Amino acid sequence: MQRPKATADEPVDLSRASHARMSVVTADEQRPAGFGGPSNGVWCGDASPTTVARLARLGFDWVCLDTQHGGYSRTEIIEVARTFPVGHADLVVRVPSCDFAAIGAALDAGARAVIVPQIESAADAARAVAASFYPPIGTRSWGQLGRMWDGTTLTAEEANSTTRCAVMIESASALACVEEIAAVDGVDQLFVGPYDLSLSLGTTVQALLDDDSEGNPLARIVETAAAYGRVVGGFAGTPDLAGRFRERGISCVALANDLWITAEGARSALLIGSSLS
Ligand code: 3PY
Ligand code: MG
Repeated sequence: MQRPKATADEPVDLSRASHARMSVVTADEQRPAGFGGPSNGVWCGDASPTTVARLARLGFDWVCLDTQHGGYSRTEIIEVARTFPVGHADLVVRVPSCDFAAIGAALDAGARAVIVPQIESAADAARAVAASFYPPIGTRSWGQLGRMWDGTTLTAEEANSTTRCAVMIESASALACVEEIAAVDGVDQLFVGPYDLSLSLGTTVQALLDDDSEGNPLARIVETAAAYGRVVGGFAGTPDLAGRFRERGISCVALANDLWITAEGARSALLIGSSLS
């Protein structure tokens, strides 16, 4: 089965999706780009379901719940999905590992995309794809939860054509076989984890971003993504770092995280407060 694909430069076309969340978006409304080509996401590790829903309404293209390093249980993923606003950002889940059950649980709850960490090989990427898509593409198990809250159940074909599977490139071994990972059918996006990648390469995030030597790691990932028609994304966490990512050709970025947003909001309020008479 051929799935419509997002390419590196082309935002995901939400109009083709029959997902209930998208069906209420009218042509006149400003549509967020979604989790695809050039887009600004927000990464949540701690925000409550109501705060996640507020962030989703504030103009981000996608909201990622981090269930690898963040504090979300399966029940909280379901609560976030149940209260996620219709027609705004895409809900994305970074799963804890390349695990069939965790990937299925995130998608069953209603995530549009999964970000799968610690992908080390083409075989890992194939496992991530298999868990993300129903047959004939993969082996995802049937059991969507939307009906629990009067949401829509997608047909297998609808789900397969609207779900996105991003695999994280965040180790020296993943980098060494990034071409084979990108070649796996069903991989939509190579998503850079700059912290683990720089730890694994024995460098720093800044040095990784500054490296413009021949065949440098970020260029290799970006060029590989382009060669295979995959989107390339990455975790920045702050707008400053996001700017550096964009300069390097990484288009689908986590622009900020919930902790940074809270800290910056507090800092600005206190700065203004300290100048009041
Ligand atoms: C990394 O930078 O390694 C990440 O996984 C970002 O959360
Ligand atoms: Mg990581």
